[in-house]
Amino acid sequence: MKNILMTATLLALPLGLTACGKPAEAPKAETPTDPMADMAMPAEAKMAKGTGTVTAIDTASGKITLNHGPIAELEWPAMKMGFSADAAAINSVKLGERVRFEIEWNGKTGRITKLEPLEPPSR
Ligand SMILES: [Cu+2]
Repeated sequence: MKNILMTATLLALPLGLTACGKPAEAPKAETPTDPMADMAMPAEAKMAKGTGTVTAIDTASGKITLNHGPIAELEWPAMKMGFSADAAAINSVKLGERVRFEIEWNGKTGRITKLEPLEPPSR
């Protein structure tokens, strides 16, 4: 009985310390909106291209979500993420379709500059 209580206490202790440690690290990211940030690092848009699958389309807000493969230009691994895109680009593809795309990445967000189905349309 005593042993069980001791074990429970020992197990609980590290968990408690971990929980306390997290808030203490918070101040690191205290200034997310530093006005100097944009000046120090002018937004130089990078162009990149890749392929992926359309996982979500939001025509109203001009967004498209792609499950894309690795993108060498940006040193990105494969991931799922959203991009802004104009209506013409969004309307040129379908949900679940494999696509080829080009984006302009400003360091924070990506904008689709070219989007087309990977496979030619069947006829
Ligand atoms: Cu990505």
